[in-house]
Amino acid sequence: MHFSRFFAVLGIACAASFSAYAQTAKASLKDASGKDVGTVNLTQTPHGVLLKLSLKGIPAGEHAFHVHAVGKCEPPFASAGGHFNPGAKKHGMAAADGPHAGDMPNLYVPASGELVVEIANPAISLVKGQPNSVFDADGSAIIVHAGVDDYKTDPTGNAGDRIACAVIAE
Ligand SMILES: [Cu+2]
Repeated sequence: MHFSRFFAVLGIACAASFSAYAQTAKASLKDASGKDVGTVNLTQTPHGVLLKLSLKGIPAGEHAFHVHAVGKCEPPFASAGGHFNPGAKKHGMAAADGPHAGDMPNLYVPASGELVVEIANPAISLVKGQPNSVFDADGSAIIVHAGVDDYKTDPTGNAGDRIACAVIAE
C-alpha cells in the first residue's frame, strides 16, 4: 500500500532507484508433522528475486522446489494450490510455452539433510501491485516435493508429494 502510493507520485524516477524499493521477505519451511525444516530468505533485485534457501532434516536426494499460488500451508499442503503462474504458462523450463513463474531448478540434498543454496528467480516479484508479485490477494508459498521435477509434465512436473511448505511473509 505504502509503496504503490510512493510509485504513483514519483513514477519512473523512483523505479530507476533500486535502493528506494529493495524489499525482503521470509518463509519458514515446516514438514507435514510441523517440524521446522528450514528457511528461505527472499530479496528483491532489479532482475527478480534472489532466494537463499537453508534446509535441514530433508531426506537426501533430488527434490522439486517451487513457488505455489496460495500462501496457506495445511498438511498435506494441497492448500498451497498449484504452481504460481500469473502468466498462464505451461509447466517447466523444457516446455516451449513455459515455464510457470514459480518453477525453479531441482534441489540436491546430501546425506546430511542440510543444504544452503541461492537461487535467482527472474519471473517473480516481491513488489505489491506487480502482476507477478507473490504478495497477491491470496499470498504465495514455497514447496519442497518428495520427488524430482521432470521440467515438462504439465502442470506439476510429476514431482510427487509435498514434503515441506512455507508461507512467504513480509
Ligand atoms: Cu511444487
